[in-house]
Amino acid sequence: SSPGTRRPAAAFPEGFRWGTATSSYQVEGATHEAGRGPSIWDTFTQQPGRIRDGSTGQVSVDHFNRYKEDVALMKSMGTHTYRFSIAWPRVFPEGSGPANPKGFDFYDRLVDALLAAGIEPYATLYHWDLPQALQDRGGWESRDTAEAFGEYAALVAGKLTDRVRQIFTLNEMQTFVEQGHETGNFAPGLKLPPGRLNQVRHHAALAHGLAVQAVRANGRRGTRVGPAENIATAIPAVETMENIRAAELATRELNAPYLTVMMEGRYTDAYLARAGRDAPRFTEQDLRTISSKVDFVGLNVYAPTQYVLASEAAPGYAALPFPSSHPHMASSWLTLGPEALYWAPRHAARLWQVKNIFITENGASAADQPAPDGAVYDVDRVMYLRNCLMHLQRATAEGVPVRGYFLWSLLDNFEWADGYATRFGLVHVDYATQKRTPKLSAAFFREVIARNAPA
Ligand code: PNW
Repeated sequence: SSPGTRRPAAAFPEGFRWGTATSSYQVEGATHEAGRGPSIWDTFTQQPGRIRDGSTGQVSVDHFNRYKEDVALMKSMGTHTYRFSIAWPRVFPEGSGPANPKGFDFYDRLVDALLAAGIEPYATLYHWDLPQALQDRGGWESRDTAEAFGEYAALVAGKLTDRVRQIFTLNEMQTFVEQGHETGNFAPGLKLPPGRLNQVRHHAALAHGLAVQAVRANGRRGTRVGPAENIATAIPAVETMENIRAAELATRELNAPYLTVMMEGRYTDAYLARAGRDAPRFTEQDLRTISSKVDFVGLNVYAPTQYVLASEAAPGYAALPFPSSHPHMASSWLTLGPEALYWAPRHAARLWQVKNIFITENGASAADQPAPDGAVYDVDRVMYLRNCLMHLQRATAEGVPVRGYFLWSLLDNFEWADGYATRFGLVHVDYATQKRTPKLSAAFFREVIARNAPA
């Protein structure tokens, strides 16, 4: 046959699972319907100056009412899976205490629609919409919030695991801890000093462990559970054995209070030394809870955290500064480094012997200007995705156990502090009319799935 016409050599393993991802506050809207209580994002978006375009998630893309159309969009792309999150304040309007009898109605309908379309649901328990009532009682600074999360996880497991067999605990602890409690850019908008910040980190990790245990105790047998964490990824600037080892060490330290403590059951010596008097207060039992055995690890991977070289001096690696000309996507934090999709799962597999990895998020903000014909030719997003997928394929070809990939996001949606000004969707949403229009990247993704290769 002529060059380039044969089956792609660079295919993903058979059975690789392709899907898209969203989160409750970013897509649902309907924030006052069916007994939902307020979340910290309802409060935060009401405060002047917090959101770039002054918007809120009150209506967003109305996924709460338009989920059937959205499931049909997934089906038209050929996706196998859908990752969504459950809004804690729909289930517990007051954070704890009496559950809302209508709290699961929407998720029941959504899950049934997904299953009818042959799409497997993956549910995230916490994607940042903490019940405001819990914030009023101290939020993540309080250990009670971690305990309440365990109770909420138990109820979700009891209600949904007859149909939802895969559960992610918390989405991106690192982001909600640091953006919400250190820089103040995200809800609840706090700027805590280091000691209190480390205690927030510890409670988030503890909440993860309590939720793993609650899902095991209350979920149907065979339910699988794990985190969905944005692993900070160090990349060997030049691929030598020494630099690879340096990048692994750097990755372990970068994630010390997040994935590393979840996987190893201890805080690294360097983390505790760095924290000094500001180290979190914890018990040995806490560490055992935090490191409860998981069935898989979800990694959200968008951008490289740092490029490193090996170094003779302790700690054995040196981070290089990002050159000022380093390119990025529409969001300035979204620096291009598609090789992160290779190194992040490889590091996780080698550092912690993880046997099942999902990429729980990858995607890009792009210009997304509709053309005169109304279509969105997001060649920039396609370029980003194609490169990421080529590096992810390399990981699977070398035996790194990546089982599936969720693209962020199905639809344009409420992009946190950027409001609706930044778009991440495969499907364009006209916010005035709620009209959905698949972009060029949706056609690209359909082709990737059909070929099971980075098309
Ligand atoms: C993730 N950063 O957030 C979240 O899980 C999604 O809800 C969000 O919409 C998506 O990525 C796109 O932003 C991140 O600054 C936010 O490095 C910020 C960063 C990373 C991830």
